[in-house]
Amino acid sequence: MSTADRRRFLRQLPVLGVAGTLAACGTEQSTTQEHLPPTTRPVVVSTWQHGLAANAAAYAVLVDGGTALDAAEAGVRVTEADPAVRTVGLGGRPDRDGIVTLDAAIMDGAGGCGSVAALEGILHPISVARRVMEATPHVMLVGDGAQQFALAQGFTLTDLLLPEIEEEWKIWQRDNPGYRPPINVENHDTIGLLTLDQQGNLAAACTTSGAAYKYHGRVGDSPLIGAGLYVDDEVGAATATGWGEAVIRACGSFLVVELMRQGHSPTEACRLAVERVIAKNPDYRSIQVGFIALDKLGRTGGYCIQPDFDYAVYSPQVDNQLVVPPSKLTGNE
Ligand code: SD4
Repeated sequence: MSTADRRRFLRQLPVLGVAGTLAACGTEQSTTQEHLPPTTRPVVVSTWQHGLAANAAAYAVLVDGGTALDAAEAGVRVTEADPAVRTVGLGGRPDRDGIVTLDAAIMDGAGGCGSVAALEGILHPISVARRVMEATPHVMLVGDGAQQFALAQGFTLTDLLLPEIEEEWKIWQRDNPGYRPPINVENHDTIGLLTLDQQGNLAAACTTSGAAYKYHGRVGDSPLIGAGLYVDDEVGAATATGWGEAVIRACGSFLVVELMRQGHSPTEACRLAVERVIAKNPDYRSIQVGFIALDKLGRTGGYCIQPDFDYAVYSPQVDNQLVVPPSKLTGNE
């Protein structure tokens, strides 16, 4: 979805932005939602507007007494199966060779984790990642090996490249004789989803078709534990969205969790992690990176480079609403 489309959509929704939060807090100094009293459990937070539908599925699992891990998986499966989402699973944009390759990771707060990268033809890579976590001694499987494992586990092959997306790709190929993948602020929209269950356990899931028209075999941040997501029940959870190479350089999600461990609030931890990303990526004005975080008290936060980012929060206090986080750039630079 383009920035213009997203803004149009946002105008139609009840948005809990910074301004709304300030009003709720009744203080001029507060700039983020985390200054609200700690929420009660459960809590779900996820990236972008497609997070709303994912949150609804995850929250239903949690209010039913389900685990944070089950909820995280159930939530992002909604996005993976949605053919209208161009950046995740079915309907995702292909690599520069016209092949849809998927990255996904899942993690619980005790250190359990599994991931798949460059996986082709499987509708729910997040569920394969979970099988890697629970049915193998490994953390990560990639490419053909990941697909072979998925088929052995009973997953079936699906054609993920929709005809209209194939047409788009052909036009891109025709218009880009240099054959270089675009690096720009629009080339993103992974779903990363964080959960806190009624027992106080945390989990995270992250799944994507990655950067559009990437090199075949390219792996982004999303399936890398510590980059695309990280969880520690003692502290909190974080996930990333945006230009994966920039997130990887800063080990972004691990950094956010470690900053919360040092006592920073979720939004401040995300802001400091974005500052680190900026320090490591001189091209930061032409890319987007955003983080969201959830601490063990149920406080949520986010921060990004470009102002076009939003995330969805669902808790007993926040009825599945989009939040527009603070950003490093205002969009006028
Ligand atoms: C990647 N981070 O593969 C992903 C892309 C994305 O929101 O869509 N992020 O780099």
